[in-house]
Amino acid sequence: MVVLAAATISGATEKEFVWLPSNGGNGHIYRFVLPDEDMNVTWEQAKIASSLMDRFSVPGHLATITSSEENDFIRFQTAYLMQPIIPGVIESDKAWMGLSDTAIEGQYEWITGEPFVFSAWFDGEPNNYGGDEDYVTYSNLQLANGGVSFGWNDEMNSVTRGRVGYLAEFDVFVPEPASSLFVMLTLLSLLCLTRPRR
Ligand SMILES: [Ca+2]
Ligand SMILES: [Ca+2]
Ligand SMILES: [Ca+2]
Repeated sequence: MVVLAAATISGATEKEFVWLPSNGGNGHIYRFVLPDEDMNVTWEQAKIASSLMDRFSVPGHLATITSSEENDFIRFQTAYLMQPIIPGVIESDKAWMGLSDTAIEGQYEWITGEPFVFSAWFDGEPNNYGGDEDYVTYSNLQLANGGVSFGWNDEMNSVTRGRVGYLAEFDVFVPEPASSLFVMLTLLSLLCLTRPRR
């Protein structure tokens, strides 16, 4: 299972991005992975694949979307990569996030233990369809008026409609590019100053 999950990382649509503090963010790194349809991952496989990656020695986890700001940012960064399953059909490709109600039905918990206070469910969700939906994806829905909605849905561990990928999050802190440059220039100038003169 681990091998399969790791194998899906290659040859997939992938995008890595940072939610910079200057953009109202937490400094975390995110990695969006959308495999080809025949390599779809289950939630459990996506959970393992996320934890096997690390950035700055910090292991990843399936993303936790704990505010409307984080939800909007992830939508902006990844929604355009998820295409309608069939043109004209309302569902799009999907991505797993780190949210489930496996412990107690209807009681959703983030994989990191962060408080579950924000949600962005599609209308009518979560519906625990068939009595067996305990894992959460985000995706796009095409609306009758031609618009596109972005939201969450509870699904079974294995989903077969369209492409199914995941979003990993790394709880590191990436500072501002400008301040990084400032630190680098300061270090360089110190090196120049301390270098013995001939
Ligand atoms: Ca998060
Ligand atoms: Ca459920
Ligand atoms: Ca559902």
